[in-house]
Amino acid sequence: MLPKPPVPQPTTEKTTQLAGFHQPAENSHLTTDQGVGISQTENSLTAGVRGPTLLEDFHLREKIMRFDHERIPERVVHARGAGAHGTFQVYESLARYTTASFLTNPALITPVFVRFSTVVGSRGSADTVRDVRGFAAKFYTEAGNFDLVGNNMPVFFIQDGIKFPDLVHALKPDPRKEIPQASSAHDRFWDFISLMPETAHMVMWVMSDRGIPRSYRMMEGFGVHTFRLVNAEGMSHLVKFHWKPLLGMHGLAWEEAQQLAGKDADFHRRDLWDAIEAGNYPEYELGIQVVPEADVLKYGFDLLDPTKLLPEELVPVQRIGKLTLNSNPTNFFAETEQVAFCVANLVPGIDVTEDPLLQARLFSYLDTQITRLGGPNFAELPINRPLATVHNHQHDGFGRHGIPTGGANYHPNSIGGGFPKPASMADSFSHFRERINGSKVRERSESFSDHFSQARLFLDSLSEAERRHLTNALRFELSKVTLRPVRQRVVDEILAPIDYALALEIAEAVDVNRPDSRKERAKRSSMKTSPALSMVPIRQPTIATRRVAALVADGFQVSDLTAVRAGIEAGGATLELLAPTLSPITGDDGTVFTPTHSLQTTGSITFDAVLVPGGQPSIASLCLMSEAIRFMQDAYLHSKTIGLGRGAIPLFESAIHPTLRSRPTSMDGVIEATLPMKEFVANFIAMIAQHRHWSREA
Ligand code: HDE
Repeated sequence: MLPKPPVPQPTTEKTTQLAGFHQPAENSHLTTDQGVGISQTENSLTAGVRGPTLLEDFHLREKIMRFDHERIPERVVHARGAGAHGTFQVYESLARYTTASFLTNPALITPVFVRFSTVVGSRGSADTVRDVRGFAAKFYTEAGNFDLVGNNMPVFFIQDGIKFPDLVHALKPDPRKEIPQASSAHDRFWDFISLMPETAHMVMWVMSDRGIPRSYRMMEGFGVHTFRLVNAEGMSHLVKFHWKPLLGMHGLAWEEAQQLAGKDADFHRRDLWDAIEAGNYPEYELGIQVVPEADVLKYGFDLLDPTKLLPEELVPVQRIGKLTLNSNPTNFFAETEQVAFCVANLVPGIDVTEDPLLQARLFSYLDTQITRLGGPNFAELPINRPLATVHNHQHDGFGRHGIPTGGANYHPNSIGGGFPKPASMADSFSHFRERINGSKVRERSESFSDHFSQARLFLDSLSEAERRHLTNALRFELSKVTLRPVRQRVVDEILAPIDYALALEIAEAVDVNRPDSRKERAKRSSMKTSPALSMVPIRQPTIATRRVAALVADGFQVSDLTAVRAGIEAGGATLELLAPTLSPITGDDGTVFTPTHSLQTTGSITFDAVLVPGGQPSIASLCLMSEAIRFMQDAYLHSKTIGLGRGAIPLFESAIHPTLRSRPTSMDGVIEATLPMKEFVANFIAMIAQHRHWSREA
């Protein structure tokens, strides 16, 4: 791993070029799109106050026309997203691998725009559905735009882009009735999966806790494909890109994710926005796994196969630089919606490989914008415009923004002085000079044929709780599949070849025949587990940016709150007061507090942990409130840390059934203030840092 030099503070300034339109000046007045002043926009122009509207009302017609055309087609996949501006800075020069200046000059601060997304849902769908998350980054480098259009999972469902339309058609809602929204738990998706064994590995990832992240700020990102880094000597290395979140990785509980989809469909979008507004800038380190060209088949699989990952234990991830998201978009549509990522946006020093999924993407992203952004000039939109100067002979088309000067719009020319001239080799992109020799075929390489070993490796690398969650996710999804033969085929053709025990468990849960035990086909490699695949070891012992609720009513013990608040805030988390109503409440020492939320409008699902300060009158009132009882039950069932101040135990006991409380692990992550306060606070904080206490579920 490269040593990390001190990282300069990120700037909070957005480049003005990216910021787009500004707030109108204070003395500005209302005009038409032509700049003609408008004195009122309350009433249409009519013949008499109660008469018909006149066609001559150009202000009304323009206003309605603009409104009628406000929508553009949503993205065919990844329609729902949230974006943020930031900066990237490399720790030390990677000139030994690449000529890309943003990776070789540690003094350079490169502006970046990132868009996170779900894949399957429409633009208005919920954030917390089970799905892959997109993690797309546009680097506005001095040598042109570089887009790293990745996901939060390192592999993909299919090996060849020609299957992408089939995959997406199967995943999206039924074309007859547009049901279900933003869900893979249906017949058509699993029908496709059951017939496509190459999807086995990715299915394991989507069913894992990675499919329901706690926050965009707490998930990894991956370039998925193998790319190339090319240095000044023209020498290429194969590379896998990673994003490592500095807050660690955390998932939601499945029930919580489902509740959130109804109660706060904007959960992830809001979390990202609020964190940036609060100055809690999300940070990720860019990582690379570098492999010599000659080692493309060295690891027992083909590095060109996007359904395979390169275990970090075999080739460690070098953390090479840091991305800091430090500014929210100024306008959602102009930036987050109009941003056009493209896998073919490469800069000198970074190149693609022959991964057949990647090759199809090189075309698709450019093509899709023609429909989505209404023509070929989308690169001129402020959010897509490179910081590097653009000179070429492309011209005209819908939505041209720039006004080209001069008449020499062709090359070669003499009347324009021959400009723009071809760039020098040093300043231009050169495709890696790879020697290709082959016959035209429509065939899958034999080196892509093992679909199950890495799925097995993933499964075997999970913690007990993670495996339980994955099994439960499969039970949930397949229980929603109405066609028994499809359920049977998933068990027989996908699960049994990966892990017979898993297949058996699911077969019983979804009422299909036991699979044939000879079906297990996953090769056991010398590597039994890859610890980096589990989310557990990657957790950071921090509570930074977590949200802790304090349930209080009149007469609560103020000293409990004060002691915990100091510790929580020192750790970078927030403590928010939840009371029966929004009216002020009075603590046991007479201090008056204004609650942050009313218990009637919020629930445990939007918090990471709960504190119940003591105080007999407060606890007695909360015990009578169904919202407070429900809050405690959710916090308990979703394995969150629960801190009980002095005398607060009756609320816990009213909420949690004695049979739940009597299990050996039932009090994991539940802490009472029977200890001296200092110890209680320290232990409470340490428990929140663990994120969840999944052992309680067992
Ligand atoms: Fe995409 N994908 N994709 N994809 N993808 C799009 O581009 C496509 C794939 C990913 O926030 C579309 O502008 C094909 C893998 C992200 O704007 C479209 C194939 C990975 C985003 C498209 C793939 C991704 C997209 C839809 C198989 C992870 C959202 C709108 C050959 C490495 C970017 C658009 C954003 C978006 C095509 C497979 C990630 C249609 C044909 C693998 C993060 O062009």
